[in-house]
Amino acid sequence: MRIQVLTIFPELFGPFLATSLVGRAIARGLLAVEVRDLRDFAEDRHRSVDDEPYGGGGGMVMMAPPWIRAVRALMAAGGEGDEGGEGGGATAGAAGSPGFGPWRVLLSPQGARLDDAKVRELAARRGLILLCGRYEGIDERVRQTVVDEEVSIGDYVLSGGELPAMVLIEALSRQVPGVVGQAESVAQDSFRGGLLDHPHYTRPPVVEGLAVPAVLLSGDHAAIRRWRGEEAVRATRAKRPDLLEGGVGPGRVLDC
Ligand code: 4GX
Repeated sequence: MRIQVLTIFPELFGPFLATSLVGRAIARGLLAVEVRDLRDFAEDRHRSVDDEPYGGGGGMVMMAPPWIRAVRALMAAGGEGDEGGEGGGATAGAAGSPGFGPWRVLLSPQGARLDDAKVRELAARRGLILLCGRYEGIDERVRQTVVDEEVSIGDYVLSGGELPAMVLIEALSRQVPGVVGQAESVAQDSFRGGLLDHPHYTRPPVVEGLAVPAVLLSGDHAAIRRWRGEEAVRATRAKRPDLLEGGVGPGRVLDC
């Protein structure tokens, strides 16, 4: 999977992309992430990307032309990230024509909330362009011309789309085949549907007077499996009863 990021703070991504699972996925060629400075697509010698809002009011608004130029340039340099558009209606056509090229996602509090289903859906695409805005917002015509979808990571206000983009990249990377190891992905995809994870323990056996549940030391693997299933349901009922509403069917444990 190929992900291109547009931001005025590319330096925020350095250590994130070099570390842990994401870093390893990139080093192994399973994931390609390219971070581009939006200012490289500005039209003046000051490399301006923001201006005062029409109609007045406080704050600054990101101008449309740098975004439009940037996204079109990344689409033209598409290569491997190109794919058909929504519904797979791929037709021969120049990069930049509608429905062709990487899927373009604007991180914003006005987007649909990111969840496991959305992560899987986006992970199925070959190429993504992530647009990270700053300031009070972005000229509406950016949405109208070069954005396929808006995604939010939650109902709170951040100062920019960079952290949401990193959240999305980390979640996406876990869905790329080969990134998460066999043992972990078995735990992640077990048949206890849509439940929170069971509690975990490691050495030492007693911490602050709290002992590890005896069943985990019993060596009885069927009993351990049963206990973990019961604890997953218990944790879900206590912390996230909304997840139980659809009933417990085949699906996935939410690994948290
Ligand atoms: N989940 N923000 C983006 C600037 C902005 C505003 C409008 C585009 C359109 C956020 C979130 C979030 C703050 C990131 C405003 N860019 N993004 N930024 N929550 O709060 O995704």
